[in-house]
Amino acid sequence: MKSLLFIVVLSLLAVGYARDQEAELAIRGGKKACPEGWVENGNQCYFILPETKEAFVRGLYLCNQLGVTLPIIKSAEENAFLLSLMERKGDPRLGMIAPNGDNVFEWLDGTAVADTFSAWNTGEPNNSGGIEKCAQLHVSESGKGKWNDAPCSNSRFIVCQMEKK
Ligand SMILES: *[C@@H]1O[C@H](CO)[C@@H](O)[C@H](O)[C@H]1NC(C)=O
Ligand SMILES: [Ca+2]
Repeated sequence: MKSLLFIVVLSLLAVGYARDQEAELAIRGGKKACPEGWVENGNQCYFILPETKEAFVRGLYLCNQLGVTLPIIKSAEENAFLLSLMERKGDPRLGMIAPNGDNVFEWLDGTAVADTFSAWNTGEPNNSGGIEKCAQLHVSESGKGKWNDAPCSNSRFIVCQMEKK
């Protein structure tokens, strides 16, 4: 029931945002910006979903409800920013998958992780047990700031990301 209410609230936010977008752009004189309540970094906007940890599919669904996606990290600077955002909260889910379970990861925008920036922890991705097709950013302990592949069914904090509009 609580999660249903949550989805309804998110949907209303998304609808409201779409409607206001044109008016906002006019007010800003065409200058790109993040919606109210989102955190800005470079040309990206981030939104931390409150308190819930979710499996990959559900996390992606929740971000998609807002018309956006899970974090796609293309630089050390973006990686450091996501770390700073979640450092005292917990590991966020990353917007990448290894569809074939072979340690070959791609971002949700279709680009190969190996072709851009990557920050795998030592020995990762290791597809441990042959079931690690998703990944998270470590925000504490030895692997801080580094990525680990893990099962998509694991619950992680959900941060949504969009480009400034
Ligand atoms: C492989 O990754 C898992 C976490 O996904 C970790 O617990 C395990 O220690 C790793 N194994 C090696 C050999 O690095
Ligand atoms: Ca792993």
